[in-house]
Amino acid sequence: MSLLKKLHSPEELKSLSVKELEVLAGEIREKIIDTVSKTGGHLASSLGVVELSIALHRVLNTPSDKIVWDVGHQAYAHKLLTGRLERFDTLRQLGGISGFPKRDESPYDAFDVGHSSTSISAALGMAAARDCSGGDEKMVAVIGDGSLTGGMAFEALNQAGDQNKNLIVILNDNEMSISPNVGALSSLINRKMTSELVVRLKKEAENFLSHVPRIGKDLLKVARKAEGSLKGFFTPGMLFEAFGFDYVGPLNGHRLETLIPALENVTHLEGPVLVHVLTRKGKGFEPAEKHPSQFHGVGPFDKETGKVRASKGGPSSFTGVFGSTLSTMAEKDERIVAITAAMLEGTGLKDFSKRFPQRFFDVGIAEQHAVTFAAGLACQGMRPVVALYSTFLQRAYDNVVHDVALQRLPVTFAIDRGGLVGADGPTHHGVFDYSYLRHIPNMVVIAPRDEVELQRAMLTGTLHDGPLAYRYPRGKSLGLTLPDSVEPLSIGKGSKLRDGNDAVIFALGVVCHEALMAADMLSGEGVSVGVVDPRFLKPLDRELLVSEAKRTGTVITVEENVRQGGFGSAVLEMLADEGVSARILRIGLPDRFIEQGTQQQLYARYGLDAEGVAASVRNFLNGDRSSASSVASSI
Ligand SMILES: Cc1ncc(C[n+]2csc(CCOP(=O)(O)OP(=O)(O)O)c2C)c(N)n1
Repeated sequence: MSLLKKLHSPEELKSLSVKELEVLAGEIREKIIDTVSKTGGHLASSLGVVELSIALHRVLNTPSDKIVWDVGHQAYAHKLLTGRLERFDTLRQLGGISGFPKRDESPYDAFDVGHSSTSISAALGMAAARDCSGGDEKMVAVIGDGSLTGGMAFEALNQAGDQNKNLIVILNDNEMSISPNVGALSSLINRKMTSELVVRLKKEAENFLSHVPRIGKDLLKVARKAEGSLKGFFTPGMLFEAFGFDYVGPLNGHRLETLIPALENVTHLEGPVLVHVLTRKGKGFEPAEKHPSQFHGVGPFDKETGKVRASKGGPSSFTGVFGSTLSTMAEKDERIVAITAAMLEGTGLKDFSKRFPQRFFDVGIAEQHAVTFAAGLACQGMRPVVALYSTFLQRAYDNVVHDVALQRLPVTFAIDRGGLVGADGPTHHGVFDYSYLRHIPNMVVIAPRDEVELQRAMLTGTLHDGPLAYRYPRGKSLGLTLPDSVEPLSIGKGSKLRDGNDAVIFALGVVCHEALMAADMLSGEGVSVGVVDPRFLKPLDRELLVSEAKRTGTVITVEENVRQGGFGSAVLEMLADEGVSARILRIGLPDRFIEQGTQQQLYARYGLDAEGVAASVRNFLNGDRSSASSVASSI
């Protein structure tokens, strides 16, 4: 029987030899590769920390000692070591185990996570709680070099150094975020750059000193004497020591023989300690080592060849249409600049970054900064397009309010992954953006129903003299032929797509097509339902929506957002303000976090596909008001 199968708890790691632990690491890698080749998932990050996960569980006493994984996408080995081997095949599937740590799933998962740069704050909070109650548990944050580019990590380091609490931060340095890591900091902590940087700085300093009149040569002598300390000065340790941390490392993150005793020693140190561990992303699976970005988050693949099983052809994704359209627009408008927060590929900006390197900015995992940086660009006459996933824009809410909208700056927000995203689950669904954008003064918010409308929204954004957001989903577009020339939208104007007398559906975004199909189904049953694409969440097309509501007296709103404060709420408020009394049903997501599953499974489960919309409308017209919410509450 394999060692992995025999392992019942991480406690048992303590009795295994280093040789046996190495064998176990191989088995874990095999299991991860085999499973992820079928389920898809965050392969490269997890493969990189197999030994680190073993070493941590060997040295610590989990679950009373806490390991807080940053982002949590690298925790597959941790899951396998902590009793989830049996269920591992259900990874990221409906009803299965999560791709991220989840407190509900296991006592070994210390903190729910999915967004980056939170681990040091959370572990420090745990350390503070321990000290309040007089415990002695070890609190360990494991953070990647990419996640360390998020400002929150530094807010936490700043407090941790000051509080001098016993806290271990492991910096898992693989030189990669999803793409190669960016920023001055990454050069500082990066091992190769460190020595190059020292040599360059030294040369520059010598050159400068030798040219200082009269005393330059003497200064140079002094500087040469100080050379030894210069090397120590420009190391990663310097940064963390300045925050009040002890610095240990860099350590080879794949050599259990040295990693285990080093970590063992660290657990005896007092105060905050940063352990710098060097790992290789994708370790042990050649295709992932060679193409770590591609295998960061990957769909099912052939584990023999590493070939990703591409979904069979079909239209480009909304993301793809966004990326290519932005490049075309940028050719004509030199004011357009694009900003991503460490999601170069994910937001479809690779082509743009190559064609317009001067006008492309990857700011690292720093959504707040991305938005305020864009505000600065807009102040100086540029037309910044900030491309972020809906779920990550949540981080930058105040920046949107205070730095962009308040000053009515022409920043465009390209909000990708709006709606249900699938297997990444509750941390990643983009289902709050209608609610968190709609109430911000000066904001214009569009949800295009297809890729042609997306292009129109994009052009509208750069022509509009104020903040504007457009939100589009994960996945394929509809495969429409894109026109040669793009027409901007007129702000606040919706479009009536289908006439009907018994009721009207207002469907915002791509769900419009489900509404149209639902109307078709209902018409087969002799029910006449109209469909309107409001296009704009803000400003609403009052004239059109009010007249349709008055005409039919029965309104159904459909949105891929939580029902609280979303599009349906906006329609309710507007009709109340206008004194229109109509029967209204709001179809949308319920007031709870939505689980993982494929997008199709979730649309069906929450009544957002054509059948679901038709069923809700049918029930509503038959007098059952609770139909939309009952879909959700019955689950
Ligand atoms: C706030 C936030 N923005 C963006 C992301 C998307 N994201 C997930 S992992 C990742 C890169 C993390 O890099 P690193 O911490 O170095 O971990 P590695 O995968 O290299 O092990 C990014 C950008 C996220 N999870 N959270």
